[in-house]
Amino acid sequence: MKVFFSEDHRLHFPQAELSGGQFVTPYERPSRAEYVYQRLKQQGLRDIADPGACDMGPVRAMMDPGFLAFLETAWDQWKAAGCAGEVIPAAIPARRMQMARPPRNIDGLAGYYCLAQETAITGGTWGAALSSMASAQAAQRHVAAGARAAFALCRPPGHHATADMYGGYCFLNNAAVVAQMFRDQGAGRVAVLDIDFHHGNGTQDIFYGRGDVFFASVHGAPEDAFPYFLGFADETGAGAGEGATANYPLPPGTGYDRWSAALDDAIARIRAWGAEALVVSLGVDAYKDDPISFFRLDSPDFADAGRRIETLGLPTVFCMEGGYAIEAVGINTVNVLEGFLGA
Ligand code: OKP
Ligand code: ZN
Repeated sequence: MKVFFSEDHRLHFPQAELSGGQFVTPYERPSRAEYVYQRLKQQGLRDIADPGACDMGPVRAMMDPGFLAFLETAWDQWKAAGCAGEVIPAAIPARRMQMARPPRNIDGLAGYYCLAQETAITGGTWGAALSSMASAQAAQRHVAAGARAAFALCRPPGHHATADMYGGYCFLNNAAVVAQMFRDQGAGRVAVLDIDFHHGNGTQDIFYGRGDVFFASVHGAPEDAFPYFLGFADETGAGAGEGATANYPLPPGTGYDRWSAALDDAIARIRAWGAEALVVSLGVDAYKDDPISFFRLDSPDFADAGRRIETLGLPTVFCMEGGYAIEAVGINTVNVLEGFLGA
C-alpha cells in the first residue's frame, strides 16, 4: 500500500494545550507521526512519497473563505496585536449570541472560528495543515488512478474541523475533502468510516444534509467524551441526507467485542447503501492505553478491524486521525493497514 507523508507536519508543534485548567505539552505532537513512519518502514511498507503541494481548489470549494483566511493569518494577527503566547481565544460564541458577525479583534475572531480551546495555533500551523491535506489528496489521486488503497499519514488530523471551525487538534478536514474529490471525479456515492475514538463531528457536519456521502462513526459516547456536543445515535442526517449518517456512541470500558459489533453494523450499512469509494478516518485512540480515551482495544484488534474494513471491497483512502499512546500509535496504525492487506 502506497503511503503519502510530508515532513512539513513538524511545522505544527504548539507548546500549549489547555487541559485540566493548566497548559500541558500537547498530546497531538510530532513524534506521533514519526512513530507511524518508523513502523511503516519496519514492517516493509516502504513505498512512502512526499505528496507535493496542496491543491487549494477542493479546499476552497468546501471551506468557508473567511475561515481559511483566518487560519492563514491568525498567527500574524495575534503577534501584531501584542499577544505573547500561542493563539488561544478566550471567548467562544455560545447560546443566543451572534453567529454571523466575525469580530475584527483577533482574540474575538479566533473564538468565532474555534470549537474547542485546547488547540493552539502557531506560526507553522497553516503550513502543516496544508501539508496534511496534501497527503490526503495525493492518496486520493493514487486510488482514483487505480490503486485499491492508499494511506495518508496526515498530521495534524482533520475530522473535528468543520467548513468553518477548528479545534480538537484539527484545522482542515482531510477526510471530507477526499470524499468530495471522489464525488467530483464521478463516484456517485462515497462513504466515510470514522474509527477514531472521538466522534468525527466535522465530517458529519459537512455532509449532514447530503444524500451522496454516507458518514459512519464508532466513538466514545458524547455524554462522556469529546467533542461532547455531537455524535448521538439519533443523529441520522437531515433533508436529502436523512439516513446517510450513522453514529455508534459507546460507553467507557468498551472492549473489542462490542466495538467490533458496531464496526460490523457500520460496514453493513455502507455496503447496503451502495458506496463506490471509502474514506477511513483512521484514529487508533480506541487503544486500551490511550491517555485521553476510554476504550479497551488491544493491538491485534486493530489488525482485525482492518480485515473487516477490507471486506467492503472498495477503493479506500486511509487518513490518519488520532492516537496518543505514542509508541503504540505506530504499531496499531500499521496493524490496521496490514489487516486490510491480509498480511
Ligand atoms: C482529536 B482526535 C485532553 C482532552 C483532549 C481534545 C481531544 C481531541 C481528539 N486533555 N480533548 O479525534 O483524536
Ligand atoms: Zn481521536
